[in-house]
Amino acid sequence: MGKKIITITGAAGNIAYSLIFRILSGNIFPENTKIQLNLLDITDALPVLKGVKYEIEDCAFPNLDNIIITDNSELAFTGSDYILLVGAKPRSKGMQRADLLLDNANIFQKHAAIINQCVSSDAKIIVVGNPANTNALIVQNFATNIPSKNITSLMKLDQNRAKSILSNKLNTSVSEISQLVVWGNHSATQFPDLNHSLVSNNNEPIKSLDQKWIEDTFIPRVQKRGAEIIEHRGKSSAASAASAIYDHLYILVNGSKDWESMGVMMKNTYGISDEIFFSFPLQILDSNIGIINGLDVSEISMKYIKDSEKELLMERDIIKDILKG
Ligand code: NAX
Repeated sequence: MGKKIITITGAAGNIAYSLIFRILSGNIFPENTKIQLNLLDITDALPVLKGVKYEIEDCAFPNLDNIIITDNSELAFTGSDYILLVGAKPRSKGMQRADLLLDNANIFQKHAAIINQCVSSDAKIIVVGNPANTNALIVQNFATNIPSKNITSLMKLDQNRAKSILSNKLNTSVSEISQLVVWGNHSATQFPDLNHSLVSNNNEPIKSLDQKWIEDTFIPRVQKRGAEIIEHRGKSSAASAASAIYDHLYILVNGSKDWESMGVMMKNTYGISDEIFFSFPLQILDSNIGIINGLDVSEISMKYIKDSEKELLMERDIIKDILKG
């Protein structure tokens, strides 16, 4: 019987409240694997975290080994197999994006420095807290004992959104759609790419789509889906984000037959900087992540992709002093 330790930061927050229960009721690991949860949040959130712990216990999950709730990062990260970096400051009213970047950069820098001291180099780190791709860059910069290939940022929510919007349009099931990937940043510059997508292994339904619908409706709707959710719910995506984190973790453990999207820092044939975390079409087999290189990318697609790279390079510029340590 195996055991896995999963650390979740921001564990008293909205996403974690769905994520924890999804992980414990899911089937990421082989049967009989026990899960230890290390739940980290700030000191002020500890009373909430205690309530979350009681609720987890009340579910009587048979695969739960132990729960640690803490505001001590070292305790939370020590020995962890999977670290889900969800905790971050939300953007407050009137706050500039650059200020949010810098505030959250400090959180990720501190967590990365501790991870570097007390986590094995085999551990996998998933960065969720925004700006996720740039926070992943900070983690990579300060957790030098963890190979870059073990650090990824969440783009699965964007990919899932793209699949569901397309499946509604084509009146088909998401399970029929494959090879739909999202390039770039987790932001409004991301590029959901239908050019290689298939429906039931056939590209005809995609080819028959009106280009105007793709450019004027599909792409902007995926790019701004987060804002659309906030407009209706009054709060940012939480359950769908948790579900996407679950999918991301599942794929890292079990691989995927489909093309996937994650923020990675890797050499590629598309002329994108390998000094930023960028979402590419990926093949993930037996926990090995590889970019699907050499795809035909049209001039129009490349413009979207380069715009997203430009945004990520600008985000990197804002935190360049922090990166120097
Ligand atoms: P919440 O504000 O509900 O929760 C954040 C939690 O993080 C809070 O409990 C807070 O106390 C905690 N926290 C703050 N500083 C911390 C620190 N230094 N150590 C540990 N915990 C700390 O936000 P929630 O809705 O859960 O979203 C979390 C993050 O995910 C946000 O940054 C959000 O923007 C980001 N998202 C990223 C997505 C992605 O696809 N990459 C999609 C969903 C989500 O928007």
